Amino acid sequence: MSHRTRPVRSSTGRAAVAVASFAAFGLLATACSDSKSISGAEVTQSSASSNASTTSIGGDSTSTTVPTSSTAVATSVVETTIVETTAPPATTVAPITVAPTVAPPPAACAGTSSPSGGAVQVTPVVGDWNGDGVDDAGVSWGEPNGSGADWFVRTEVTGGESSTWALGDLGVGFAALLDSVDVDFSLGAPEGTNRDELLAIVGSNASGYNLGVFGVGADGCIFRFDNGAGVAFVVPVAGSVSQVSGVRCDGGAGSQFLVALHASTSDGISWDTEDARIDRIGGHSLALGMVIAGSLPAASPLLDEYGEATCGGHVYIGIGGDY
Ligand SMILES: [Ca+2]
Ligand SMILES: [Ca+2]
Repeated sequence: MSHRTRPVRSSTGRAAVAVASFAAFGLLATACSDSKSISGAEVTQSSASSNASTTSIGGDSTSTTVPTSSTAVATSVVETTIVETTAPPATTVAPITVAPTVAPPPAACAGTSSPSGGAVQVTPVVGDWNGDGVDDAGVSWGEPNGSGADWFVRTEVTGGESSTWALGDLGVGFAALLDSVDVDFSLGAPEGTNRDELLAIVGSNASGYNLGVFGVGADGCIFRFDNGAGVAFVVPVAGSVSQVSGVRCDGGAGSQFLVALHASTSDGISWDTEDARIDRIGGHSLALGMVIAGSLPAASPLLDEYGEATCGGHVYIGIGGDY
């Protein structure tokens, strides 16, 4: 704590004070009527009074009042002490404890079921679902439900997540993994982004099969490709008298993809063909892209492929195939 004292103002009226009488001073002091206060220093100025004298001449007495200009300045300097404001004592505030933010554990994959002891048509495949160069496992199967079966596709990433996609009861149809494929392989793609996908039968009927494509996302969980409009992407492999549909793998050293095939005839002699490249149009979507149209005579052996599912010379569905 410190103190500060204001300097004393000097009075300009000291000489006048010297000539003022004590009586006048007392009078003036009481007659003071004009006062000013300046910055805490109280300065009082008093003025205007008179000295009275009496002159006696020849018995006559004349009283003359001689005005006296006297200014008495009484300066009262009040020592002003400024006390520094003292900060209020610190208030003790109980510390607020904030619980550290803990990142929630990664969401577990939605489905995790695996084949039970009573599972049917258990079909395993191998592929690299997460693109790390290490083989991972895949399996499809059915669980008898009394009237039929509920069907599942499961991926098991080595050292990672295992997850299951439920297809439900497929009626007269069934589900079966065909193989690992690659719908979007690109040479030179960032490491870990070239991942294998899974091609599977996801339904069947009297005219053939419906194939679905599955993949494993960055979260390690299985997903089924849709058509970009929220509907599951399906490639039919089927045939009738006038039209056939199939799918095959295609691509060179720098790319791999699937091609949807379709051929139809109006006369049974000449067939119009369409090869439609299947493009990955989003994270979980596939769609038919560029179409190459052609024509084949009914006797051409090339026409057989349009009603099959093949990849690299292996026939999954078709003449001499697995199904
Ligand atoms: Ca892997
Ligand atoms: Ca891929």
